[in-house]
Amino acid sequence: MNPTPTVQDLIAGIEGGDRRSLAQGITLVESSRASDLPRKVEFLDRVTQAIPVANESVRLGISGTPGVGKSTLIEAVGMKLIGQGHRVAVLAVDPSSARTGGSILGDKTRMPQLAVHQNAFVRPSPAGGGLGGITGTTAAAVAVCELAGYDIVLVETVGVGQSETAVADVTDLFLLLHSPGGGDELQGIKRGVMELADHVAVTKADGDLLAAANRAAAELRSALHLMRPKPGRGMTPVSLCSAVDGSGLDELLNEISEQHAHLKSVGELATVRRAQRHMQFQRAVEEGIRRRTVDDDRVQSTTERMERLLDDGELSPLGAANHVLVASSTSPAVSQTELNAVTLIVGDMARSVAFYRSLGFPVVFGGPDSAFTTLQHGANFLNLQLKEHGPEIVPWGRPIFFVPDPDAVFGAATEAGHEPHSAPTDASWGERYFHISDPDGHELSFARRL
Ligand SMILES: Nc1nc2c(ncn2[C@@H]2O[C@H](COP(=O)(O)OP(=O)(O)OP(=O)(O)O)[C@@H](O)[C@H]2O)c(=O)[nH]1
Ligand SMILES: [Mg+2]
Repeated sequence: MNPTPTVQDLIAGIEGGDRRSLAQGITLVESSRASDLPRKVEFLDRVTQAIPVANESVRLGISGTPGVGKSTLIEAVGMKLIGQGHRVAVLAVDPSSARTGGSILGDKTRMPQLAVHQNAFVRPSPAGGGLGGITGTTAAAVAVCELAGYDIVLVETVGVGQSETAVADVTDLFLLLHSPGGGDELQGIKRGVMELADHVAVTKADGDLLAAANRAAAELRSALHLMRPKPGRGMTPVSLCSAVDGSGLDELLNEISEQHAHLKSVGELATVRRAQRHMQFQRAVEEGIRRRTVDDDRVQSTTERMERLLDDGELSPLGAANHVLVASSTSPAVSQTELNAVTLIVGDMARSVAFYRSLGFPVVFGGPDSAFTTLQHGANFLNLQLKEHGPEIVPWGRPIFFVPDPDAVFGAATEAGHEPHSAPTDASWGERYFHISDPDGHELSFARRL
């Protein structure tokens, strides 16, 4: 077994076109192991910093009932896109745990040319157990593919329910495939799924199925007429195509590319992606708080006690909930991080910002070109002020950053080539800590209460 690569090596490998690093990066973002979380977070932050916010990629979700022809269509249009000079990544999101390696292999055999093409990357993704569920994991996998230089990311999902919403939440456009069957089958599609679609394509419009495909398209058009288009978008187009004889594929690609260009030109693409980022953030926070609360012993025992008092008529539902919330806000997990705002005078803002970012502090205000910058670590704020800017503030004492995992910060620091004064140590006064100096010689401590 090869040793686990460092985050820096992983990023460099992915940017350099190494497929193994790309696969390892996606495996990392899919991991739901708590021990992988610090590494995963660091990796994803760096991926985010390495790709422009307004990148030029096209993210297309593709859904439809089992067997409608998703994989066959992706193989056909994927090869066309590669022919036009694009690099194509395919992520297959499968919400059911029942489907295993067998059908994943099946998917790859439905994409025989894409699966081995040097300008394509095909990857089945499990439902995602990490923070943020399918949505969070898939969004992260999309970003990793973009870092690897794939400018078209196709996200396939089988149409069985929640996964369509998750896929629509991480893509720019959503293509719904429909079989040549009409009537009952059309009734079977949930209205919600139809409303997600930016484009509907009737597949298998070839041979004996062509007449049925035309009828299905007509029925779909009249059904869609009764629905309101999404904001900033026109009526949902319905087209016909065949992955077998190739008809309608160029038209489908052209229309989707025009739809995407339109979204971009009216500013809707930026708006949608921004809303998606915020939603993923909110969900991860909510889920993290919920998990932390559920996992906390004190919260659990309080909850059980409150349930009894609820039954005894001692407390109102709101009153009982309030006790649980108070218990959770004083739980050890929450109180591990303490507020610590401190200002340091620095000689070179860009140098200091780079130093603190390499320790895992995101910039929340200012930046390398500013005279004043605020960085955050957990609940700790660090202000940096440029020396020649205004009166010098003499920093008092040494800032101590209480963090859940000082060893993770130590790992990030050494990996970035800095030299902490010592390895993390358990101190007799009840802390695990290490010291490090920043570029101006300010001594810092990172600590966790034991
Ligand atoms: N006639 C015809 N058959 C097609 C076409 N596209 C796919 N098929 C057939 O439909 C079947 C299912 O195709 P897939 O591409 O595996 O369908 P899928 O939607 O990816 O299926 P799942 O991944 O299992 O949900 C296969 O037998 C294909 O050969 C088409 O354009 N015309
Ligand atoms: Mg498939």
